[in-house]
Amino acid sequence: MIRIGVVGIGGIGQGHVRRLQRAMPDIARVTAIADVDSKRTEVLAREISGLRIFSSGLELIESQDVDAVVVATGGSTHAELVLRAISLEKPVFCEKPLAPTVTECQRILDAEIAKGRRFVWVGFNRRFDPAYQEMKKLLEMGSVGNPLLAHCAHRNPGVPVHYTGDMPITDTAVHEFDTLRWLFDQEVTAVQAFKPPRSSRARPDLIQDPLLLLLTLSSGIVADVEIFVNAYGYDVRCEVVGETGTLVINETDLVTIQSDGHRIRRVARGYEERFAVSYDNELQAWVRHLATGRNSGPNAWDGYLATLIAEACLTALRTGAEVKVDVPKQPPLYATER
Ligand code: ISE
Repeated sequence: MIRIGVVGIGGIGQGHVRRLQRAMPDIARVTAIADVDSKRTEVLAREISGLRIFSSGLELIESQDVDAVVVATGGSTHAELVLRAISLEKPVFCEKPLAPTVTECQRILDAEIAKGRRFVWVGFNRRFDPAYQEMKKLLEMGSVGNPLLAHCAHRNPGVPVHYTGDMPITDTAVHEFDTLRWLFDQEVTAVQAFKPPRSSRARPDLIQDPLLLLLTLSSGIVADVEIFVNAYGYDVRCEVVGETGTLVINETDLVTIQSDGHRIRRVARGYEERFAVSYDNELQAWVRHLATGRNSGPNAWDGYLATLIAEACLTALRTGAEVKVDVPKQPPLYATER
């Protein structure tokens, strides 16, 4: 039985504990949780018997009773926790972003390269969403001819108090950065950033909301990415434009209400509702990977590249100039399926 410890019992962390308990209970279970807020851990301890409670994530990771770790804390704490797991050679599922700065991500890459093994799986869940998986399959089948453009919108109904500063790019847009790399199997080579009028609902401490990014990929594909974190609901859209047609993800499978001469489609309330299946799928895939060592998912190199693109976008936003993304040579450790 693989004993999993989860650090960070906020929204996504709580969800991951519950998902992991039902994912593959004969292979792995959550046996320990940690959060600085004891009220959060107490809620789960009442719900799931036998959980060992820690107030420190590092202590949980160091425990002899924990074999694998989930890091679901805020991005600024990821690097320290992930590095500790690597030093103890414990597999770690790290929620995105791997870390909010390239420097921190590089430290994680260096640690894995020094060990000669990959321990990190990054929570880019869109790769496990059925709609995005179908979009990738149709692209690979050439269903719309050569892809030319992509239009993405990533809208949140609002953000929590700890969501500040440049997180629209380093915490939210990283989903699109990884998704576009994964969909097209290409790298982002240049970025531009634009500031539409600022929403009156955006807190003053946010760098910009909404914002528009323009990404160029290796083949010349141009993708526009709208990030709007104080919008009408949780609405994530992606349209790929090919030579012969387009592939569109823009509606969740929520029921349409038709009455009194109106047709009303509800919008998802949040990421848990829109991407619930993808979280189940990615955590099951991670557990299977823990059990077999095969089919690893988004790794530290993917996490590093998403943050590299994010930092280029921050420079573009600050300078108003197009910024080239100098992608370093991929370290051999990340070149093959391991
Ligand atoms: C959050 O961490 C997520 O991953 C959601 O998918 C994203 O929409 C939200 O903006 C992030 O803060």
